[in-house]
Amino acid sequence: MAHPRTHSCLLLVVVSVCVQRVDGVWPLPQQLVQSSDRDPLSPLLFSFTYGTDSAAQTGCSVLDAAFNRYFSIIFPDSTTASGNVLRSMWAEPQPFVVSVSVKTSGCDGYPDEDSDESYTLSVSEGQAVLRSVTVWGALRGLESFSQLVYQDDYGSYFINKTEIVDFPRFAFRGLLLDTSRHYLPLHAILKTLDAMAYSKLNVFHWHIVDDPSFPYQSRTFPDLSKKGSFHPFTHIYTQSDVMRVIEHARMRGIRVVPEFDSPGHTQSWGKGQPGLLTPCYKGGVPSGSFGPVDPTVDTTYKFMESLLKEVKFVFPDTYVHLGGDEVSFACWQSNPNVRKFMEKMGFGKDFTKLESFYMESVMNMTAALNRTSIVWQDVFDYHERIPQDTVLEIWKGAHYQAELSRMTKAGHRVLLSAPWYINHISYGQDWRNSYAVQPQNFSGTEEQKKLVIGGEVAMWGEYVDATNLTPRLWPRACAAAERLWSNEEKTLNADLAFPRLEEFRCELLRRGVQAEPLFVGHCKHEYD
Ligand code: CP6
Repeated sequence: MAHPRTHSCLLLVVVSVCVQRVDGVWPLPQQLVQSSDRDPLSPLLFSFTYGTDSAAQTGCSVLDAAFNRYFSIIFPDSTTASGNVLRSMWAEPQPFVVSVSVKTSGCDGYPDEDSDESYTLSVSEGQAVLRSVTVWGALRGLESFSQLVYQDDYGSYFINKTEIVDFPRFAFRGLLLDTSRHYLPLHAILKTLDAMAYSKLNVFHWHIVDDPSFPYQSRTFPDLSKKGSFHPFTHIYTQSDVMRVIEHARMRGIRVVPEFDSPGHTQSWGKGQPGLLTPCYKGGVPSGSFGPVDPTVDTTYKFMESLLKEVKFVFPDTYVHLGGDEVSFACWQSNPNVRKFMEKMGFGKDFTKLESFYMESVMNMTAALNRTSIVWQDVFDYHERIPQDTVLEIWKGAHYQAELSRMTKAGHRVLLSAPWYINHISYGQDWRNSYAVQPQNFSGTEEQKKLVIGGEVAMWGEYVDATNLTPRLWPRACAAAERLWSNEEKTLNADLAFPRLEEFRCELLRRGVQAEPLFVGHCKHEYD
């Protein structure tokens, strides 16, 4: 399996096998027809161009940059001319042009939930024609094209005749990174965005702050990172860092959805924003420790409103993740002011009502800012009023099918993350578990199934920093990426996917992503 692209069949009896051993594309396109006819390629005679009928032309930021990126990905050695002359003697390459045509321009915008990512790709002699509705679809097509190119044992480049019709099964294909438990340097985030694009993942869920640290440098509340980060200069994301992440993502058709998780998971917020958190009591007096955000005072809501206004200004995506998970009620319960407030509001002893009251208020603020909220499943489990357009995210492992049923029955759009908590590791090929997940296998109507808008791979940061992020993520996240992109019927068998995933993992290595091995074997490029 180490050389899946080798076409040197020595015996006629294996010819049928060779013909089937066409080049892998990960995630698998919706329709892919390949022939064993192949065309040699040479970096010297290769070019990307805009089709004459394309709405985007030279000057389109997204595609100009993508042409350059994919040229370097396909021909990594092209900067050193050595070898090309010799190789061309073997392969006699002809000019090859990839013509890209998009229906609508929009090179300066951001991808969103309605972005059309479909494309068609036709590779024939001397040319490839890539057509899409949007530049985001063209990016997906360029990625597939780059995965079709391969080198033989002498280093010559080839591409087989291929016809692809492709589009995503789910619009929301996310990856969560947690930059609070450990600070991830900018380069680690940018590199992860690169690898996301290789797998056609399209949403970076940035769990940017949490209990341990607040690395986001707020324009409105600079004390939050000054006092709440691990280090006020080196372990923060400045406004310019955040802009770089958003632009790097945009160039790859990736949305950036920030999470400002409250009222729980906010210990670090308290350091730079005195009065925000609930003082906990012990024996009738403040104990000196703090609990969740204090939902009983006006100043809390004023603060959240300013913070969310800033978030809207800084992050262009129409979605904001508001968290709402794992709120511990012990501190609220200990505080006499909170208890008085509960009484006044008629909540009795039910603290879930208090959390719901708080969440409803921040969800309404978000709606007033014209943004769509995502919240963790806890908020739904407390069954209070949730604005209908709020997206619910399932993270608890047990009974997620039943949860999908209930949430979609209530008419909510849902994201599935529970089976893709790949911060968990174990011995063996656990990608097969991720691959086996069927997000629409739950009891419900067709209408309910349509409310599953996608899912997310989660890489929580308690045991992960820049030293182990990449091999823990890749290629394990690829299993979910294929589940979320590809046709269900054509990707039922993990054993059939295995050689293609092995090949894709080798391709990740070739592209400089230190993806871990799936099993015994070797790659051509592993020592690069
Ligand atoms: N942090 C926050 C976390 C987790 C959640 N929220 C979490 C819980 C269980 C596991 C992994 C992560 N670390 N803010 C739950 C959404 Cl296994």
